[in-house]
Amino acid sequence: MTDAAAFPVRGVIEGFYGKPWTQAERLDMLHFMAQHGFNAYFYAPKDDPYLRERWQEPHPDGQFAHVVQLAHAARELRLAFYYCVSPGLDMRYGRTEDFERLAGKYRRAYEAGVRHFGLFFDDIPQTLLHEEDRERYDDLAEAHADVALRLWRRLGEWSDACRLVICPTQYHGLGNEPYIRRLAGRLPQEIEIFWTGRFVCSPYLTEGDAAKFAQWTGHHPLFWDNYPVNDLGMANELHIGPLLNRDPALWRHASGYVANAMELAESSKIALYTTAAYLKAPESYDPERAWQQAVAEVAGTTDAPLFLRFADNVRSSFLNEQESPRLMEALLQFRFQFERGDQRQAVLALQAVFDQMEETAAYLLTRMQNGKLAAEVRGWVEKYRCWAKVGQSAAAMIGEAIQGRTAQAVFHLLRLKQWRRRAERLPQKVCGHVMKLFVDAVLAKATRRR
Ligand code: LOG
Repeated sequence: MTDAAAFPVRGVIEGFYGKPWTQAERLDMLHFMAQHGFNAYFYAPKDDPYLRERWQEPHPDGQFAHVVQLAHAARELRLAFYYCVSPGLDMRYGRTEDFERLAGKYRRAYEAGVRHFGLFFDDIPQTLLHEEDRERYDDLAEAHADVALRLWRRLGEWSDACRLVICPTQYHGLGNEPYIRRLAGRLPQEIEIFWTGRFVCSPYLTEGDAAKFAQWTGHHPLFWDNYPVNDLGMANELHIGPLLNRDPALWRHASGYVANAMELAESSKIALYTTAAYLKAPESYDPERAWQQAVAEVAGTTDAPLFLRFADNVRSSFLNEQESPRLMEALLQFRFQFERGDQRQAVLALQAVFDQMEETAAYLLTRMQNGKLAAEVRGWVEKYRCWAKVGQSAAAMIGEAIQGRTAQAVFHLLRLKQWRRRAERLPQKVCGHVMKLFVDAVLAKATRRR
């Protein structure tokens, strides 16, 4: 097995809640994907009303022209373009009329050249909604299997080339839960099934779990990885860290791997670059190395060192609990030196840390080469700058205090509190709890002294 063939499907899904990508962002992303070895794009923004809330209505012509343009661009780039419809909010699964509406939806895409389709049942009620369906089916799984099979047959009548991917209502767990077993058990292996792992956002994906899923459901999972997506409750996190904790042997039991991206298209490329590196050579994937290369490509080599310095403080996510590792190390060093060594020296070193942080933020706010990336990450960089100011004030305050200059120390204390209030008002997650803990410790000491 060559590395390149490890995961047959290597995809990106536009599958987040929030403002869908613009057409320009999508076309740009398709090029990025082709350059990095992805082979499938899934068109499934949750907030395209014609895919979900108003699935029964056709896309207005102008919007549909965009879909067609994407499908053509994807074909030229040798990417599979998946057109994904989510009818589960109100579909009467057993009704011919509803099924024909759904099939009509796919037919229009088929006629425009699309051959890859998604039928999504994620994030809908867990039970059958309509009396007529409750009479007709034993449960939701049976209804979903029925619709999927009828659609599969219909697609087969159109062309042998048609592919179908299902997103089940229960798309995470172990794979031995009743719904997924009942659904998967009724579907032929050619119909692929999305699976996000043990959780919606799975901190790790293992070969063992994939093997068990395959055993229980009779299908190799098509992993839908909810990274780097940062929608809903994760919106304050900027997911620009490398992909982590995906088993090097995951491909042995997976039919593919698809990354759900962020609404922030340009920033998504950083994590997606690392994802591409993992998919190309899962056994030798080195997250740190891939990450450095990713930032060099997306931010540009000139800005990469400064961008990485900042990015080190927004790495925490469900994949990674370690917050601001370098800053944390510097603060621990400071405490050690301050308590056991030369206090003045310790304060100077601390000042240098926060001065550098402030200069980095100022640069990123005004001079980044990649303007789109700069605009997307701006809120997080502003927060980073606030924390730098907090740190500078803290260092200045300690410096004055150890020299007995109380009035000056109080002046810096007031500045510190001002900047901290500003930082706390910004919702973006930057530095995790590291700065907060540092400031609390400094303030506790300062109050005791006075
Ligand atoms: C949605 C997805 C969303 C993601 C992260 C799946 C299969 N569906 O909980 O559209 O972006 O979580 O919030 C989801 O993951 N549901």
